Order: sequence, then C-alpha cells, then structure tokens
Amino acid sequence: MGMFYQPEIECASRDYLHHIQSARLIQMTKNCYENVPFYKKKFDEIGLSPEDIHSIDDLHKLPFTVKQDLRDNYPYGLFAVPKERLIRIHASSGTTGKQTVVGYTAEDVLHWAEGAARALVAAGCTKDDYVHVSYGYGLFTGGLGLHDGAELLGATVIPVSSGNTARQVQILQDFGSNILCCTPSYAMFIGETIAQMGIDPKSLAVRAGIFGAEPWTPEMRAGIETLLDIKAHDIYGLSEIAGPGVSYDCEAFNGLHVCEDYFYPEIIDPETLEPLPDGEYGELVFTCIGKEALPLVRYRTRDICAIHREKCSCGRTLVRMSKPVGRSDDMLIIRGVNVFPSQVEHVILREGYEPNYLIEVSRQNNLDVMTVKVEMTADKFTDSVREMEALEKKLSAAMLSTLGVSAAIKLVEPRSLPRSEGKAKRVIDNRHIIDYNVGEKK
Ligand code: DLL
Repeated sequence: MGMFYQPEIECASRDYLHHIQSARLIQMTKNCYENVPFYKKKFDEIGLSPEDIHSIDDLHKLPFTVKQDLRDNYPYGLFAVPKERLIRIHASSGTTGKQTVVGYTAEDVLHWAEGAARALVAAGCTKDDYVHVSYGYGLFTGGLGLHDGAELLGATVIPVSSGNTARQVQILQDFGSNILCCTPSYAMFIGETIAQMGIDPKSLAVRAGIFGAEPWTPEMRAGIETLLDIKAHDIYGLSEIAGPGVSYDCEAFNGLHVCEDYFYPEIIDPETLEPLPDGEYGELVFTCIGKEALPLVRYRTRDICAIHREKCSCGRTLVRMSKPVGRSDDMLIIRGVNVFPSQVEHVILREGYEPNYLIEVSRQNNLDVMTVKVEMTADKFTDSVREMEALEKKLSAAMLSTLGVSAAIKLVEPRSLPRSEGKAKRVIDNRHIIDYNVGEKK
C-alpha cells in the first residue's frame, strides 16, 4: 500500500464521506441562497428552498450552472463572500474575449492545496523531495496549484514555470528535482530534449511526474515513462472548481480519485441532463460543496468521462473518474491553454477579415501546433509576399495576445476554403488524442 496525505479522508468509510458531503451541501445551499443573488433567483424560480436539501442525496433537486453563467456575471457576480475575504483570483479563457474569473478565500486555497498535496503524495512525493513546477504561473491555475500543494506537504518547490526547455533540463540536472509537474506534451518534449542532449535519464533524480491540464493517451504515458525513466501520474482540475488536484492518479493507475469531500462529482447525459449510472460515459458535473468564495452548484464541466466506485487496490475509498475522453463542447486545448473557435473568430473579425477560416491542429515533436487559415479580403489583397507576411504576422500577434497561445496564420485566396452547406467545419484536429463519441464505453 502506498502513502496518503490525508488517509482519514482518502480512505474514509463511505458512511463518513456521505455524512460530511451532506453537511457541506446543506451549508453550501444556504450560503448560495443568502449570498449569491443569481442562485437565489434560480432557486426561487424552481420553488426550491435551502430547507429542501437534507442530504447529498437531494443534490438532483438543485439546478445546473454553466460557463455562460460565469460570463454573464463577469467578473465577480457569482462570488458568495465580500471582497475582503478573497485572497486569490485566477482566470481561464472564455468563448469570447472575456475570461472566466474565479476567486478563493484562504480556506478555499487550503482545500485546493490539500487536493494537490494528495496528488503529490499519491505519486510518491515526500517532504524531502524537490518538486519542479513547469506549469505556467499566473492566472492559469497549474503553476500556483502544484506550488501550494508541494509547500503544504513540506516539500521544496522549484518554481521554474514553463518555457526555455534547455534551462528546464539544466535545472533538473543541477537542482536534483525529484518530481516533475507540467503538461504531458511538455513532459514528452523535455524527455526528447534530454535524449537529444545525450543525457541518460537514469542519471537524473526525477522519479515521478504529475501531468495534466490536457488529455493524453496511455501511449503517451508509456512514451514519457520511457523517455524520462519515471512514473507518469495524471492530475485533473479546472479553474472553475479548483485548479489541479480535483482528482489524481494513485499507484494503481486505475482512474483518478476525486477529492469528493470538496468537489462532488456526478455524470449526466449531456442531452437529457439526467444522471447516468456508474461506469457509463457522460458529462462530468461538479458541486463545490466545501467552497466559500465561488460555490458553484452542479457545474457542467463539458468533460466526458465515467465514474467508478469499486474499491481501489491502493486503499483509497474516494470515487474514481476515468481519464476525460472528450468534450461536449468545441473547446480545444492547445499546449495546455483552452481555446474556443469562437475566440479565434472574434480576433479575425476584429482585425477586419471575414469569418472564413479553418483551424488546423497537429502535433509536431509532441507539441501542439495550431495553424489558422484565413481568407484574404478584397481590400487587403496584395501580390507582394512581404506585405502578405506582414499581415500574417500582425494577425498572429493579435491571436497570441487574445488566446494566450501562439497560432501560425496562413492567409489564403478569397473563396478558397471549403464552404459548408450545414454547420461550418471550423476545426481539423489531426492529433487524434481524444474521442468525441459521447456515451461510448472505452
Ligand atoms: O487545466 C487545471 C489544471 C492545471 C489541471 C494543471 C491539471 C494540471 P483549466 O485551464 O480551467 O484548468 O482547464 C480545464 O482542462 O475541463 C479539461 O477539459 C482539461 N483537463 C484538465 N486536466 C486534464 C486531464 C486546468 N488530466 C480543462 N486530462 C478541463 C484531460 C484535462 N483533460
């Protein structure tokens, strides 16, 4: 049996979990009703009073929340605490220019950090280890999430942040990093760089990695484990609920244990919105039963996965979710950054082009590459290669500043992109990492 950060919760009896989940849901419903006008209105509309919630089994009585609700109440409209109680703001991309803004009280950051610490310990991290964090620091939750988790555990954080791969490798070598935290695609890239530099991965002190923020396949896991000679653990999270650490892999690699003492999961059919039985694939929904600042009720993540409740050989009793196999919306994840086609369209229109475009995504050297083909407009048309390149560069810079991730722009002749007779096909994803077939068992 492995190690646990909080065995009293991670290995708790189901009865005990049910008890704390129920108490927290009751408290949360009250908090939402009294402090978030959006929820008061929603509950009133369906005739629901906080007194109708007696246990976690009443969860289905509550209404759903979607990303649009966060956008409509941008930036702080769904917060349930006064400003003075907040200690942190994070954000992630929305479908238009606006970000989804999330806030945390000190308690919220602590519970999130506990989730990240559980993930680290499940990957074999101890307080004597050096934790190398190559997730981006900033509004994105990856960097600070693992950072706080490692500090809470008493390990030593090396807050490298992302980028400059040669420097990452040097730090791995010189600082003796034991646990590597980054996106799986970046782990592959670091692994390849190590090979190219002629470094034997066995000469490094790294034992395990905590990789997430984007979908990755079992094949990729095998590739990373070989290239870096480590154990590759998955970690899942989303800013709206908490960052990394909402769920995590244990040594059984048998699905990700959900921190359901704070983030209660359900699987629903994305069409009918009805709950689905365990083991069936559908949309993952979370209720932040223990969160003070942003207590989202039945938040639809759009991630497609299944939940399993059989006992895990690691000893944890927390339910397990499968790796997300797809999404029920059109969000793309490019090098860990969430990108909606509508954001790309927004930039194209703002820069004076027509909405005739095609987004192509591929994997080169294990890194995602996004190319956006955009049709020239009559007024911008030019024969000069130099002028074309200048236009492409300008549009590319506009994409980078809005999306937070680079996109190569290819201006093409007017009316050269395929027209559709129905729904326009805007995205060609050649990575084939995730399977969009909702409801299919994998
Ligand atoms: O990606 C938080 C995070 C940071 C998780 C670092 C893990 C590690 P967002 O930017 O809000 O938050 O993106 C959340 O990313 O709804 C999933 O679609 C996807 N995602 C996150 N982790 C995984 C994973 C962070 N392990 C969205 N596997 C989620 C597959 C993942 N998809």
